[in-house]
Amino acid sequence: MILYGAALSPYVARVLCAVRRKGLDVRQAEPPGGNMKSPEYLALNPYGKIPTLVGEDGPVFESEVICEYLEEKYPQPPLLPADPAGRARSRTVSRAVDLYVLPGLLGLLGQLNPTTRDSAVVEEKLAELRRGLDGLEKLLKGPYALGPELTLADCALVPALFYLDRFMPAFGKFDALADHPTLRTVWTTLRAEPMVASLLADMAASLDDFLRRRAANAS
Ligand SMILES: N[C@@H](CCC(=O)N[C@@H](CS)C(=O)NCC(=O)O)C(=O)O
Repeated sequence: MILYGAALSPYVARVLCAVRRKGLDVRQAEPPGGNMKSPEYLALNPYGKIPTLVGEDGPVFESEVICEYLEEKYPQPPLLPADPAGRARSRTVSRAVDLYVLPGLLGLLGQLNPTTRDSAVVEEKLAELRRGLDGLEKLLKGPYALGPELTLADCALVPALFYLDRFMPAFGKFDALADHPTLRTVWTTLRAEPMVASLLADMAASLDDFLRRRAANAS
């Protein structure tokens, strides 16, 4: 299978978490045609976004859909709880990350530079993020998101917590999870997991490269 997209994207990273946990043979690649809006890539994913997974069943896109597809096609090791309530809880965490956490966090990407930032945007995004994190705090159990096993909920959380860790110091928040003890426990558990640690290292390398290139283009 081929996964189009780089680990810089939290949506790609979520899929990589599931792929690596399941030990699947997936090759990562840049979108064909050189970018996400090329005719070749739009033929695979009409929305022109990453990730897209292409295998024997054709293209599958939308990160959470890809994760669920992999879970159904390659059920071992399971990444969803066995019971319907647990599965619902995992999906709720993934959706909460998508709807209430990532938009705030990604909105801060363009505000990292204090000399060019718009303080109204920063305040709005930080408030949005805070509401998202408050909700997650109530949903999570620890030590992993839903208890003793890593699930797709954790795969959704890993990239969000990575970006939280990287971005918040730029806004004077050096302990972004100070008021979220369960989230902090989950983050500590995830970072200690070798597969996750290696994914986080890939994300860091990808983000550093992106920020370097952005700074070089700006100067
Ligand atoms: N809901 C999508 C979101 C994917 C997404 O927004 N990916 C970003 C990269 S982080 C992208 O492709 N942006 C390009 C664009 O929107 O044109 C998913 O879960 O896969």
